[in-house]
Amino acid sequence: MAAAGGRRGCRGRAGLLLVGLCLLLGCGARAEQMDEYLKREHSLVTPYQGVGSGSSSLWELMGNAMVMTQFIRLTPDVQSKQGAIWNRVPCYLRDWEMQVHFRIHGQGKKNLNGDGFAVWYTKDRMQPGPVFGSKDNFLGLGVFVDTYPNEEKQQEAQKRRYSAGNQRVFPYVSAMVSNGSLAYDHDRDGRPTELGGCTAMVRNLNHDTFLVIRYMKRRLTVLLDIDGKHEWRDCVDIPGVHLPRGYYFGVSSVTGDLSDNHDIVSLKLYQLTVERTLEEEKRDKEVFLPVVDNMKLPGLESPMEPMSGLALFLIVFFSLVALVFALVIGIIVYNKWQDQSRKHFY
Ligand SMILES: [Ca+2]
Repeated sequence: MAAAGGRRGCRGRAGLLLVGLCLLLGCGARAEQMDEYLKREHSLVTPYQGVGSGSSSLWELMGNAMVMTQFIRLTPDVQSKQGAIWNRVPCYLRDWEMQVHFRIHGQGKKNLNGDGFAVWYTKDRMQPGPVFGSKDNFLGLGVFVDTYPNEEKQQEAQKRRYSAGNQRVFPYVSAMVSNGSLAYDHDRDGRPTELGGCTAMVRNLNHDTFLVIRYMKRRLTVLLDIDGKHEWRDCVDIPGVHLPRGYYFGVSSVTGDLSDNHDIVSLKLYQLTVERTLEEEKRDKEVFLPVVDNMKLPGLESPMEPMSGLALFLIVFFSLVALVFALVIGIIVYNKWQDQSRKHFY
């Protein structure tokens, strides 16, 4: 609680600074009013009284997830486990912020651990599957804290490597929005469908680690506080994200050949109250399917590696050979046809 209070204080100071700056610059009209309220029905805090299978419980456990005194253990540091916890109450808020206080720790050495966990805001709940223990082709938002570089390990085995600009260093946090048609590519750590992401050294730390998903005025931001400095660091920032209301919050995790303890200390959902202009009201109208404006998924478009000079040369060379071949055949056929039509004429 104290850490969270401190961190909220940090943001409060930044907000004051912003307002001050705005007053100085004469942009008072644009200084945004933002109030926030903790919504108990979508939050999960010690002593986890609302967790259980009864119909009055707010949160439901799945798989190997277990309630401990200080945290919810989604998976233990044991192979082939899968656990989740899902909110029973659909969220009808327009603007919200989910604060996730988590811990990932285990015996495995670096890159000999896995697989991480996912935070969900989706239409379906309590559906086991291959995406960090939850179903694929989901409708909604998934934020993944991926601790094992599947793609990189495969590339290493094939002695290939991304260029420095495209290399992702793990653990890696990324966000994905799907309308049910997109699948998460586990072997490529979700690269083809990633909206944005960042490296996050979140494992085996002695200080508290937090992740925030903020959804405000159709802007999706993911912020991290993982360095023990009580400071938020930007990770993902995507405008034009349209998520329907009435979806469910959940957290899920999975272990495979490699494992870790994946613990959730708390989930705190804040309602954000923001003022909208008429134009913004129009833009932010209700949607019934998740959609992202101008969605460019770099992983779907660009090839794995840029074409090498040799490959380009070979393609041009063989294209020319084929062209010459086609010309020669054409000339032969034409001559034959002319001979025949001459014979026919005489
Ligand atoms: Ca992975």
